[in-house]
Amino acid sequence: MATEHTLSIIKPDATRRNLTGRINAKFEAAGLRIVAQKRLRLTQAQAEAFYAVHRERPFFGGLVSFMTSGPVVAQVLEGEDAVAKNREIMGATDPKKADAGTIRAEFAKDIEANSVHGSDAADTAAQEISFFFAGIEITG
Ligand code: IDP
Ligand code: MG
Repeated sequence: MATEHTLSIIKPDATRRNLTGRINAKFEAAGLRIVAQKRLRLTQAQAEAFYAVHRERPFFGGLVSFMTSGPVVAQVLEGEDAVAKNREIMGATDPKKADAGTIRAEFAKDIEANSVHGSDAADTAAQEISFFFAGIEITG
């Protein structure tokens, strides 16, 4: 299995509750390395662009207003099979369905305010990483 990169976002519900360190500890304990990281506040246009794939979904407006409601921490995670491994560490979108020990089971408030984003495939990971980071900002 190859070393991969994936894009993670610690969402506003988690930054608000000061959970950045506890979430990062889960990535590191599972063997993922945080190779780039920055805290920022998304504008409405940026959040709409990032989640453009969901623009026809009924939850799109709520998702954009949630994602702009406070700071996020965008990060690049590196490791063996990082895209799938991060999805495992995150748990299911709906925290009620997330396995015990996952970030969403432990920290998420509900299906919208679910604490973390993670890319869902290698191609979307590459696109999402370049949305937030220049190559020069990523150090292995
Ligand atoms: P994922 O984050 O697990 O990949 P997606 O289906 O890609 O889940 O949805 C993107 C984000 O949109 C979710 O993480 C969550 O914040 C929000 N979302 C997804 N489904 C719903 C819903 O049914 N109601 C409200 N928000 C939702
Ligand atoms: Mg998704």
